[in-house]
Amino acid sequence: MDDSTFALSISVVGAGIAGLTVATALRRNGHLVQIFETAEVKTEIGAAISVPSNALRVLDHLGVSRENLKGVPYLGNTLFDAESGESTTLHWLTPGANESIFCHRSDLYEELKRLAIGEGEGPPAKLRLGTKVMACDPEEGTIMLHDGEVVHADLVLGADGIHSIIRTHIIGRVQKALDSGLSCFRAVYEADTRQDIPELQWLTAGVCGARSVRGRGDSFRMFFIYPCRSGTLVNFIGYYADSEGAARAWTPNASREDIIAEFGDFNPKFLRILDLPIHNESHRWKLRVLPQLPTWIRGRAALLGDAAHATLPLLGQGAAMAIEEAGSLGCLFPAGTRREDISARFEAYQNLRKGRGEFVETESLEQMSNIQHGRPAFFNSLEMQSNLLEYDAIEAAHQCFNERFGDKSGSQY
Ligand SMILES: Cc1cc2nc3c(=O)[nH]c(=O)nc-3n(C[C@H](O)[C@H](O)[C@H](O)COP(=O)(O)OP(=O)(O)OC[C@H]3O[C@@H](n4cnc5c(N)ncnc54)[C@H](O)[C@@H]3O)c2cc1C
Ligand SMILES: *[C@@H]1O[C@H](CO)[C@@H](O)[C@H](O)[C@H]1NC(C)=O
Ligand SMILES: *[C@@H]1O[C@H](CO)[C@@H](O)[C@H](O)[C@H]1NC(C)=O
Ligand SMILES: CC(=O)N[C@H]1CO[C@H](CO)[C@@H](O)[C@@H]1O
Repeated sequence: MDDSTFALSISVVGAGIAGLTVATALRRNGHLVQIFETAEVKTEIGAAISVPSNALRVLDHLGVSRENLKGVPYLGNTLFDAESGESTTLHWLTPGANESIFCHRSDLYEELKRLAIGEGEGPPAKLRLGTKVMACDPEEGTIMLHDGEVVHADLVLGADGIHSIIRTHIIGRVQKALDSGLSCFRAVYEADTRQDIPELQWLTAGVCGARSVRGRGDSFRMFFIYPCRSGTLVNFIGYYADSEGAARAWTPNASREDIIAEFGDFNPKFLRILDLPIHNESHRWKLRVLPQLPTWIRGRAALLGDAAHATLPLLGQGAAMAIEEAGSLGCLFPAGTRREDISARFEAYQNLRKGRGEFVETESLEQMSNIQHGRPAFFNSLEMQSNLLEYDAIEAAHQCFNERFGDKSGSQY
């Protein structure tokens, strides 16, 4: 067989940001990708996301259309004291960081879906909605679907999120994500009337970027606000320490009163944001954190995204890590990869990526106490910004590939 045209069959479990990105990276190499997704109609939740420069670098490599993302530049953060209203503006400390943007999740999602299953390089991935995966045999490369169908493939990629079933089969036991003690409200508001409310001047004046409003007191409370969809929408997150414990999951349709109940002592000018017309229903969201795993790989199966490292969103790097991991897998499984290469490629993947994913996991937790105790946090740290935002995951994976496999296979990418 001509090595360079041999294609692997690949089952991707989960059609979130991780699943669609890895499907894109692998179809471009000519592999035959099927994506299995529980939801009948899969959309991202109606909220926004920051796409930091390190993630955007990978998306560019995968052919993303910037226009379709409708991104807003993310050039820094203005921090406010919730009581006094005093502010400090922090610009990025590292030049590449200025490439970061904010997107509505559904804009990012639709673009990734187009790249995964639309026309383009390599065979389009096949998206099977309404198809829940019930079990996996990592050594055999099989998954079992809800209707009993067994699908065999050369690779199984677990991109099935925080409650991953593939994770259970890779590590050999159930590892639940744990209560972080933090919850948040998430809402998206229409931006067009924002200029008409003089008290909301803090939202638009100054740096094009994020606004953090930090509450005083012992328990962690913070608004994190930024524009998206070409500036027509405003994304709101209100973090608060939640004493209600693990009992609560996420709840739809949180009301203005629910939000006021947690943040009522904030300066009224900050609360005026809740008076903007709501674009979509708001949610209350319990934040959970996954303990570090003994391994991300076993046999023909591997994990990526939240399935491997769900954490607090305080660095805005969760989806970015999923995107980096997807890009890396694309580099490590070029066209012509043979079945007998799989285990060495997965070893390389784990070697390259697990430490970085776990770094983000741990540092995201650290952020909470740093912010709360007034210690330098992400926005003050050149080292963290360089490490996270200047990283080139594609370059790193190419280098890893060359060092380990370059000479033997002579593969090109
Ligand atoms: C409030 C908040 C703000 C955030 N902000 C940012 C940010 O600014 N920047 C950033 O980079 N990250 C951010 N994150 C993190 C980011 O949202 C997640 O890391 C990312 O969405 C994870 O994507 P995923 O594809 O790994 O998982 P998911 O999005 O959870 O996707 C998993 C998919 O798998 C499917 N699935 C699950 N089980 C099965 C099964 N058995 N069979 C078939 N399908 C299955 C699910 O239905 C789902 O569609 C934030 C998170 C939160 C909560
Ligand atoms: C980022 O961009 C802003 C304005 O566009 C500029 O003032 C700033 O110097 C840039 N930051 C870095 C680190 O290059
Ligand atoms: C959301 O809440 C509003 C009022 O609080 C109610 O009118 C509306 O029906 C609710 N929507 C959903 C989907 O529950
Ligand atoms: C209240 C509201 O606008 N709900 C919409 C939120 O967004 C979803 C799709 O993302 C719509 O289906 C809802 O109608």
